[in-house]
Amino acid sequence: MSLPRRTDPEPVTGWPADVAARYRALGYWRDETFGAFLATRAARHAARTAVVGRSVHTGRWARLTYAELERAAIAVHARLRAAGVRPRDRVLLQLPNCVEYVTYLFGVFRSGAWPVFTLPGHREAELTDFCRIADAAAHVLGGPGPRGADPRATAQRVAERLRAAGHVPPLVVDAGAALPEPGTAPPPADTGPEEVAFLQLSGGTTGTPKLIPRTPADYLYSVRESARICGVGPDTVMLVSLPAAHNFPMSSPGILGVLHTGGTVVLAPDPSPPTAFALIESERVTMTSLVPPVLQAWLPAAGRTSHDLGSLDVIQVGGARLADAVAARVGPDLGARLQQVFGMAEGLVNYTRLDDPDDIVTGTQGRPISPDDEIRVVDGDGRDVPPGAEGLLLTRGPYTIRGYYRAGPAGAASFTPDGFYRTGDLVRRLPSGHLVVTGRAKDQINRGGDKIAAEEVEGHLLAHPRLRDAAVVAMPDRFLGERVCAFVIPDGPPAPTAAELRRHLDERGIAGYKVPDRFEIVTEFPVSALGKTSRRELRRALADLLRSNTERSP
Ligand code: OOB
Repeated sequence: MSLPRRTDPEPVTGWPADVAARYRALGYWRDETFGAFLATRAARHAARTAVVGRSVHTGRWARLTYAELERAAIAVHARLRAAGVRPRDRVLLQLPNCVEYVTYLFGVFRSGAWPVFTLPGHREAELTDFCRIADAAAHVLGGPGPRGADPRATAQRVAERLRAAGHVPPLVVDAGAALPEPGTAPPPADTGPEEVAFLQLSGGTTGTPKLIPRTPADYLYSVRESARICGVGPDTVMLVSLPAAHNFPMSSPGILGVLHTGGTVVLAPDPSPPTAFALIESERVTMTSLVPPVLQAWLPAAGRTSHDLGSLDVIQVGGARLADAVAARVGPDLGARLQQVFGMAEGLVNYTRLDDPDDIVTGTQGRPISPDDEIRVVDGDGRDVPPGAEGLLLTRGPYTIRGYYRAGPAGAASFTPDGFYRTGDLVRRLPSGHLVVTGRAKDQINRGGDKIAAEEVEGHLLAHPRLRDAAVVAMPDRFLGERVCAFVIPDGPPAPTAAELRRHLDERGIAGYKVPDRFEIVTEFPVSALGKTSRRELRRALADLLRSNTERSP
């Protein structure tokens, strides 16, 4: 089988040469590539258990040693090569948490192609965008998707959409199929340490998703330091129950940090207490990474479970703001140490340190990994605010990107002219350097760690023939932190019902977590001084509405 030739990747805005030279001289950036990363660990820890998880090939639980993981990655590389995948081709990686996630990740790396880290919940709307932006050569899928969705049927719809728009669809690679024994192992074809090696996904704020180009040099620096800061070593057994593709369980220190040190990664199909607690007991799990709503489900369940959670030493929580009061319950209720993690797929990651005092661990979101992470807290005009005051967080450093992949002017607007990434987060910085996340000034909804760009959902709503306008805002929620609320203006009566709008979004093929939890039909939107729809006023109107609903309910 031969693949149609793909375009070469487009150049990305990288670090200025003098800055790169400095990061190299400081030893942050090294020569290691992802192909070499696994080969070295397989040589060093051959017989140790690298990965435990369900297999989408056998349907059973599997345990792979480092040597077996390396052999499987070579077989994946051989398979991709035979299918015509070449170095620097882009390959969508869309798998549930299963052992194949890791074998295909390293197989793609070894082939020199760039994995594109899609989530299992992404459907044809997102996948078509990723394929178009990245000009994807292949799409690795397998297992059932969320709510029993068939990823092959989704891939079919992606292919139809791409063909209709004049694009060549990617080759579908089913990770559930048996891997051929490679006759002779193809030599590793991975690219240079400072070349882009994969595309991570941005939470996004715009109508189209943004792809984040990362290099082995920058990413592995953050992985090594994360492993050190978090005390990860050969005895670490990490439970990964968030989607593996996410930057947090992938690299903070995550799957890569554990494999870096010779530890064991246990992949859970879901983060529910029954699944996770059984695995903690059976695998003697020492560490895990959670988003706040999952922690909130674990806390009461821990008191009722008959499973022994005694091996659990560190629970990392991040991806969304953890309430201080919930943070304080981790030690007493779960018998483990809490570590807060405030990070972003674009780069910067902050950790509370394991020896930080309790008030810092429960009341802050940590401090940066690197002494060379530059932090600025600024006002709306870009001027530094006084120490300790709230402001917008800007950052640049040895593992924070300087530009998105093929994102045009909308992408460039996320960076200052001197290369700081505008996180869109509101923070306060303590004299110790720890950051407290106080809010957000970007049009994004953080639904329990899942990021939703308001503009993207609005675009899909506006495609409804009977809507004149749509505005999507965050709605406070006790459990998820935030949910999605859509205000819509119908194009005359009768207004479409919420059920109709949900069906419309389902037909557009967007991920389930982006579908608004609530619809409000209105006749007009409040406008800002500049005449633009004011999401801030809408959030305020929604808060009033929710308050009066609660007051009215018995
Ligand atoms: C992580 O990465 P992303 O790219 O999904 O989302 C980044 C955004 C941040 O800009 C911030 O708005 C929010 O998620 N966030 C938090 C947070 N951690 C992330 N907001 C408040 N408190 C926290 N602890 O979410 C991510 C990447 C690497 C490690 C951890 C999380």
